[in-house]
Amino acid sequence: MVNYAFVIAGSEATGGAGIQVDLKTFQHLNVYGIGAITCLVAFDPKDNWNHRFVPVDAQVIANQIEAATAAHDLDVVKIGMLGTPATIDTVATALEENKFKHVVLDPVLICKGQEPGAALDTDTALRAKVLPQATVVTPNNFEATTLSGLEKLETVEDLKEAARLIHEQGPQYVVVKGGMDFPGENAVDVLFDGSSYHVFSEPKIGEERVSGAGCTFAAVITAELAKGAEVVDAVATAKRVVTRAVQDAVASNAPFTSVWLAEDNN
Ligand code: PXL
Repeated sequence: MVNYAFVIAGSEATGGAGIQVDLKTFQHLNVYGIGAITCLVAFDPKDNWNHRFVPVDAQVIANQIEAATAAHDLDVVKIGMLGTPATIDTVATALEENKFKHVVLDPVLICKGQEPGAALDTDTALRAKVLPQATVVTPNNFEATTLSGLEKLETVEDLKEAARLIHEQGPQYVVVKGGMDFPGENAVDVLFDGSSYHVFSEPKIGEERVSGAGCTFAAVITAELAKGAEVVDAVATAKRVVTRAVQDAVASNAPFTSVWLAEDNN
């Protein structure tokens, strides 16, 4: 039997993040990947690798979703970078129309190099229209701070409180990722399902963020849900696979490393 997973996300042309990483992850986990592109990110190597961002026209995004969902019976979708309020409107409408069994939302507010201010209108639209439709949402430390309204996340209790406050906004499961900004030796994530908390903790690897870790984390959850896993098991698999993928990160001429899914990482 073939399992299918859909992703609606941005392209990041170096291959280190975005839909390229999502589709690689689906294939790695033996899931047939299908993707619709929301925006094109091309870092500028002549300008300190700053972001060059171009949104895809809303109608073109709707057309891609129409083609993908007409061709395949899809019940699991991952939402990655949307980037503009117009894109958020289009994707929110598509989610209402398609009634997916699972919507895994990686609430990408800004990516490295973008101005935090640019995220405010996107943040508001995402919170109002997409967050309540998510079955699983996977905010990183910055995104969880923004979405919860808490000042900072520095203890496991803070991660739990952020997860609870985000859960109140509609998603069924919230995974708050402490990440590199979380104090201490460990990369700690907290899953809240509306009644209980699960804490996942692994030693931090290196000092630098690795590109694609967040995308891979949500993509593993999506692929595992496509294969019929329970959410808590899908998150445990994601933690394990991403930890190893960060250990195996590959360098490039860009000033960051990117996750790599080795053949025996599963
Ligand atoms: O890692 C967040 C992210 C997601 N999607 C796209 C990106 C980035 C960060 O660069 O470019 C398309």
